[in-house]
Amino acid sequence: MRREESKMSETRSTSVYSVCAMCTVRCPIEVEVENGMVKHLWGNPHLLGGRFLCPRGAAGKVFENDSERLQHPVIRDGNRGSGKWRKATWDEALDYVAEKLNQIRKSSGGESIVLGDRGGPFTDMQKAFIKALGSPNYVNHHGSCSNSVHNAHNAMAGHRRNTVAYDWKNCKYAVLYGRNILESIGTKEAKDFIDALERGMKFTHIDVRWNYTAAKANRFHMIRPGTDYAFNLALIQVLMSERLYDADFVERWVLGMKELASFIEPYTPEWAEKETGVPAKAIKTIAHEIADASPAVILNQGWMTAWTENDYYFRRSIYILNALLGVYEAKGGLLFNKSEADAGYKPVRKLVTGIPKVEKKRFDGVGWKYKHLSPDYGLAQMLPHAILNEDPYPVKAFICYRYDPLSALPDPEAFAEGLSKLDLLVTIDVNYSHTGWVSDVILPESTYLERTDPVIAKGGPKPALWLRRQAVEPKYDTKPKWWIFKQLADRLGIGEYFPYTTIEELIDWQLKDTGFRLNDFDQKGYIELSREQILWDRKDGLKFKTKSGKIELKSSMLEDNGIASFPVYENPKTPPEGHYRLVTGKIALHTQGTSLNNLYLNELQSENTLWMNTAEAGKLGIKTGDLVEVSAEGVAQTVRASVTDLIHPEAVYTLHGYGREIPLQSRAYRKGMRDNTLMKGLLTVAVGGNCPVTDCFVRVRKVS
Ligand SMILES: Nc1nc2c(c(=O)[nH]1)N[C@H]1C(S)=C(S)[C@@H](COP(=O)(O)OP(=O)(O)OC[C@H]3O[C@@H](n4cnc5c(=O)[nH]c(N)nc54)[C@H](O)[C@@H]3O)O[C@H]1N2
Ligand SMILES: Nc1nc2c(c(=O)[nH]1)N[C@H]1C(S)=C(S)[C@@H](COP(=O)(O)OP(=O)(O)OC[C@H]3O[C@@H](n4cnc5c(=O)[nH]c(N)nc54)[C@H](O)[C@@H]3O)O[C@H]1N2
Ligand code: SF4
Ligand SMILES: [Mo]
Repeated sequence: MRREESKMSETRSTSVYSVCAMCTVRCPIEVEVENGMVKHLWGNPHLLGGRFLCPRGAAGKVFENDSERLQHPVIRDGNRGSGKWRKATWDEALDYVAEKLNQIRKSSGGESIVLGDRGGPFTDMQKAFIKALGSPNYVNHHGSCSNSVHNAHNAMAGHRRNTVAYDWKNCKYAVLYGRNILESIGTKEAKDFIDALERGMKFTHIDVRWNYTAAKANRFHMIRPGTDYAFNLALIQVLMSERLYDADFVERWVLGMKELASFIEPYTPEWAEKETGVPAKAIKTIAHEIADASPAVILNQGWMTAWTENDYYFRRSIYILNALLGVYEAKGGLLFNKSEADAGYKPVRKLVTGIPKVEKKRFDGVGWKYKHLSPDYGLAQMLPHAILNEDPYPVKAFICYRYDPLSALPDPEAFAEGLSKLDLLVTIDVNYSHTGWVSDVILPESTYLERTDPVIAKGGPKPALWLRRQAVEPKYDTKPKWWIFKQLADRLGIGEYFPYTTIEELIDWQLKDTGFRLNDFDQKGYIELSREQILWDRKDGLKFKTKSGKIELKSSMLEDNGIASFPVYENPKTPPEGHYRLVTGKIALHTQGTSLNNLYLNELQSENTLWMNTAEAGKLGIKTGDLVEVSAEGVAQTVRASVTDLIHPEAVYTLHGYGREIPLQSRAYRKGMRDNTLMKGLLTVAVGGNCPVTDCFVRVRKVS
């Protein structure tokens, strides 16, 4: 923490290093505080190499002062979802929750309680809390974000998507598939990417529509929605048939080449052209370009990967390409994230490790029905099924921390029907969320600028410890997470697993074995564990956490569970006559639906529109600016049309998260269309554990 006092103006200025929470990229920040108020938010230059932030990060300042955020605990005072709330004291609200949880635990067992979370590095406390209650049921948002890519990499290489980092700085050539890296932002990554382009990196962008990332691409192909897998199969086919792969790397680290060779034979570029609409000649050229640039190549695995049924195999095909090109731990390729131990330190202690293992099986089938899927993410989309059918057992309570499944998952109507049968629904949030709105109790957390969170270990080629640190006093009657969970734990008789009374005590406990202390964060806001990148030896030091210790193209995890590593390609569903595939995404100005009510950001973009291909719109007599109705299975939304050549004719596109239905968020209330309401019947489990979010086919008609 830097302290400066300016005598001239008699203002008190402070600067605090912390971590942004306006989205879950969690950039390192510097908070400029004047007279106890946030004056400005900057990037932490020690980590970002500059003071830049994205627009949402900068708009954290008005969120702090927003009178439409949660201000005190509330207990439902009418039917669920009626919007009738009674203001409660913290004691009242916590007692209410603890009493209900105790009753439920006694009558139905700990496993009848599910905790839903956002996921990411700040999850130890939530995982500890649910485990200490005797429940295996931790789920996070990945069912409609990255489940398919995490689980695909895990089965093939024993790693998740985010246990490897991208070495953009040294990359020579990249392929991005619907990864809108310049709009769906992580500030550091977007900057590194732009720097790489300035340095001469080339890239191919594949998307079903144009976007700002496409604008910078050396090659852009507007692919038929859902057929990226076919495109990749053809790339693999060329690499294999022309032996363009890295034979040394493959020989040392890759198993299953024989099976791949016989599987891939029919998937020629000419075949893929018919499937994808990308010319065979272009596919061959791209195959040669990636081979020539390898291993300084990144075939980006994607981030929000919950598109279709075949996502899992598509994401696998990206990892197959990366393996064939030998990019792992190569300069300009994919670098493994390293831990505290890799840098020679003892790890930061975790609450969850001290709690006895829970032997019960999970409500969502992960670990017993779906053995190839990870319990670290789970299947939140299975919650309504479990509640309504008591399958595999009764689920009675849902604790929802920093997660809004009614905004994030398809078919909120079906999800809410499940939630309505719960004995207890608690939301811990900083805003009114759609899930909060139908809850029994909402516990308001202090904002990221008003609280200190437990220390996190930030893996990377240069591992470090990070701290989100309080910069200002809470403006309203809100509390930090560490306090809320501790209070609940004490009331539930599991307080022993939360060995602290203050956040400083908790951080001391966390850091005990590392040799560091809280004030080691003062100088730069983080603790560097290694000055240089730690790189493993590509010959003998790579750590693939599979049974064989190698990359398994033919995956033992899949085969052991009766799942094919190389199933025959299936054509994705084509929209029925008169229908379009509804595709969604993000812009640089907003975080999902969460920031739509932010005073600044709302002013910049308060509504979404429906992108529609010019020829298709012409058939329906639709012009830009017309009000159109978008409908599916009895649900309809209205929105303005944006007619453009820059989208594939099979698709229509809109920004995710709009059309919020929370009256107390007056700026965002019912502005634009709410995309997920149209995604009827998609609370399902595709083979990668994702919902097939874009397997949603809608009709469009002009209203006025
Ligand atoms: N149709 C469609 N669906 C999608 C997507 C899409 O593009 N289209 N995108 C998907 C993706 S990529 C994701 S990651 C998910 C995201 O889905 P979610 O994880 O549900 O979304 P978030 O916007 O991160 O916010 C979740 C909640 O966290 C709250 N929150 C924010 N900060 C804090 C905090 O400091 N403390 C607490 N307690 N709460 C906080 C917010 O107010 C919000 O209610 O949605 C997915 N769903
Ligand atoms: N500004 C901003 N930045 C964010 C976030 C945010 O909410 N706002 N959220 C963060 C989170 S949680 C995530 S997961 C990432 C998401 O980062 P991205 O994965 O880049 O996210 P989306 O914006 O969902 O991008 C979806 C893109 O995929 C395209 N697409 C859809 N279907 C297909 C298909 O079949 N084939 C191809 N090739 N393309 C297709 C869409 O047209 C769209 O351009 O962004 C992170 N950064
Ligand atoms: S990308 Fe923007 S909103 Fe997200 S953490 Fe970074 S600065 Fe904050
Ligand atoms: Mo995401």
